[in-house]
Amino acid sequence: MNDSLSPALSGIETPSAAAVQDFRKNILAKLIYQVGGRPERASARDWFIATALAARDHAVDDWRRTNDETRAEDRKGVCYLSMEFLIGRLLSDALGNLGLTETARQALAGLGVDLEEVAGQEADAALGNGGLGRLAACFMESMASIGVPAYGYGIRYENGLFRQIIAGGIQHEVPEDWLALGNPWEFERSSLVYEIRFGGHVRSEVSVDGSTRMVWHAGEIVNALAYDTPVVGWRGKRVNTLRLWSARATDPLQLSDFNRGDHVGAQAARMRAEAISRVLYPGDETESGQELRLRQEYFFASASLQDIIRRHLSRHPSLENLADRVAVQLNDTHPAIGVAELMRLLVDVHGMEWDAAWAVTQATFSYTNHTLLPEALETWPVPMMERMLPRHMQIIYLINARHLDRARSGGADDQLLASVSLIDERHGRRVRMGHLAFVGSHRINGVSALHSQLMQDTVFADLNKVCGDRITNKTNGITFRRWLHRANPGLTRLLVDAIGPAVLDDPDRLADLVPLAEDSSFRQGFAAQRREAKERLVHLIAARNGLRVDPEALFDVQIKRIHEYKRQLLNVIQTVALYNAMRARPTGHWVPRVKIFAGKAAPSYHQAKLIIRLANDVAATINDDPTLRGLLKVAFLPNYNVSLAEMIIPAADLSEQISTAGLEASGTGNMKLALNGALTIGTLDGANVEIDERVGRDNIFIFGLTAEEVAARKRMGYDPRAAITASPELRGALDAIASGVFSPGEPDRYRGLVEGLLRDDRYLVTADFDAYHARQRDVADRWSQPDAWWRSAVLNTAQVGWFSSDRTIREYAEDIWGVVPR
Ligand code: T68
Repeated sequence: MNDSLSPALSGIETPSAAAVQDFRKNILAKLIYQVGGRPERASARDWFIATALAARDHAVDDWRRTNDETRAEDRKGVCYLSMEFLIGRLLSDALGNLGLTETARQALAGLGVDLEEVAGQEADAALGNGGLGRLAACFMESMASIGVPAYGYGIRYENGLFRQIIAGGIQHEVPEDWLALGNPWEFERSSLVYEIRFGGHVRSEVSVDGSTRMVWHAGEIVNALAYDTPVVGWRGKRVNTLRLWSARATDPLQLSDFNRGDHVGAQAARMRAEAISRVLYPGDETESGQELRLRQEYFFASASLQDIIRRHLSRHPSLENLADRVAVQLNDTHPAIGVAELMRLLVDVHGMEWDAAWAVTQATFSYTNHTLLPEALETWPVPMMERMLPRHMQIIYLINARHLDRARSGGADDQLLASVSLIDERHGRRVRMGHLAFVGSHRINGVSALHSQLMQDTVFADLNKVCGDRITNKTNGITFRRWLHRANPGLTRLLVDAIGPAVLDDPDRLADLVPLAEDSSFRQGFAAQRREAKERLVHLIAARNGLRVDPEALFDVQIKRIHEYKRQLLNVIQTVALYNAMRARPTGHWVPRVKIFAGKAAPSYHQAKLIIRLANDVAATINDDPTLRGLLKVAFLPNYNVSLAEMIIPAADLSEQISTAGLEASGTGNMKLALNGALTIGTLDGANVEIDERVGRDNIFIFGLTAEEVAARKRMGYDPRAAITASPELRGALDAIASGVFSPGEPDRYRGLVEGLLRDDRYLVTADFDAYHARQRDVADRWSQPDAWWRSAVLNTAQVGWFSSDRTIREYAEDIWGVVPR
């Protein structure tokens, strides 16, 4: 939290003296009257809260204005339902988008306080695991920036993603207490509370008019309480709302139990209720963990839909036109229970006919898929669903019956029916949440061209056939405000000086840099910016890892969640092969390289944790080996998060995007790194394919099997032994790892890992090794020709403007949501 990451904030603004003085006055007022502090004794943390509150005042003015306009014009809006929003810090984002960075800097400087130090106090809001959550945060910023009225709906987890500690090379997880010192951005809406029901039973009852209806008598009620955070768009154009739900027990205490002396038991119901918003992604190896996850999903889907309906009915007499006024995007299947919940609300609570309700539901929802990995496709056991959400289970059966009838009348045979059914009958009966989201949506999208194609060809092929062509592609994007302007102010200034300030508003202007790739003085300026960012990272590596690295070396970076399909193991094995080669020819001409890794493994993902340990063990041995003359260093930076990414990305020379082709849905780190001028070494996977198309094959290092070739190898039954026999370098690296070169105290530590690879190399690490190793030699060759390297680097930045999330959001707005940005 209060760590050494301090962003180099830079404003492009030149504020007036009066504006600076006003802001200073406001900061002082917040410090004295809200923090309750004194300027002469205030800590950096106190100044942070005061500055954030002062900035928030400006956001609130724009918030009210844009909300009033939207309501007056009755504009259609977007509700983005996501279990995760990986926001990171907000101060520099808010100041930057409000054009107040320089104002704040000067205001604080007049008080003897440093803005960078103040900004470094903010805790990362890590309410997400990785790409999916960060995408939601980029989308929220882009919607505000291009003028799409939007609410983000999610959960206000008390503990976000765990803090990763590496001790003895091993990952340990510690809870992250981001709210411990207060959150200056949020507003608690104590009057915005919805009841969320669980359990109980359903009875058909006869109403006064003689009709029968299904009535759900819940066994448990939990309250959902709203917390709102303003999301400020670029130049304060719009301010949207991130509305996060916190779970509250209806009764804080069973007073009778308490008075009987059972002081702990008296609070049990409350603990159970409030556990819902306690942690991000509770471990799901146990049944109770799975149950909590489903409770979370329903809790936030229900609260959000109740809120959407309440807001709609405050302006419209009926829900018939809901889909004309609001588009609800399901970020993966986590909110998919919302399909059944909206049907319940429309039919049971608001008395709509089934068919009309179904038409409204389908027209309202759309669904984004983020993975095709079979183990990641959500399904819930029918008995669990029946117990927790008995009415929803009935509704799902009704939806399924109609869906299967339609398919049958369209000529589907039993096999096709089994494949498109919402219930998977193969190993115990389970509800397929992807299928539920699919049938309940008018559009389903993948997140890169390749991924959307694979959706149509594989996992969703049958559904797409039965439901008519509903799959479309929306290639991911990133917000350039955070990932270029704020993360890399030095490079941003260089770009503005070279091609003008219009580039700040229009990423397509980056293309104006193309001719400058031939300009050696521009290339030098570009390289100089990289060098400054690397020097900052060198300090961080020294502070965090106690390791000295040379900023002249090639910084080779792989930063992302640790997962077998992402193949950090391939990178580690190649590192070992390089190490072996350097030791064999210690006086050879080697390009100095620093291999940088960062990323978290899921706490119960043992193989991923073993890979982290291996990376750390390899680092320890290599970093200590004097024969290398410091030419190779390996750093595993602990606790990867948004703020650390903002430090590493501007300093990266080489971006590792080496997943097994067909398995990475898109990637977004690949876009961030290319935008900042890193060259990519990667497979033709996810959005790498589209980066390759834009930057050109001369400016990217592509290697390895294609998705089609991967599928063909798997069909034939891949045997890794041939690849290993054919490659002495691979064999040497694997032998070293298996025999304990990097774990001398426990020589067998990685024997199982290597043997596993020989037995079943699911991610085709061995198949791609030689091609990868050869490409890494090409990388070194290019690095040895600085003109060629920096030409490619400039061309990367120049040619990836299309990956702005503003572009992605415009596509969603036009093709899926039917809203007009303005
Ligand atoms: C990622 N998915 C994709 N999932 O892996 C990545 N999953 O290729 C893509 O760029 C990104 O989504 C954005 O589209 C994830 O990040 C999760 O984090 C996740 C969390 C919980 C359950 C399942």
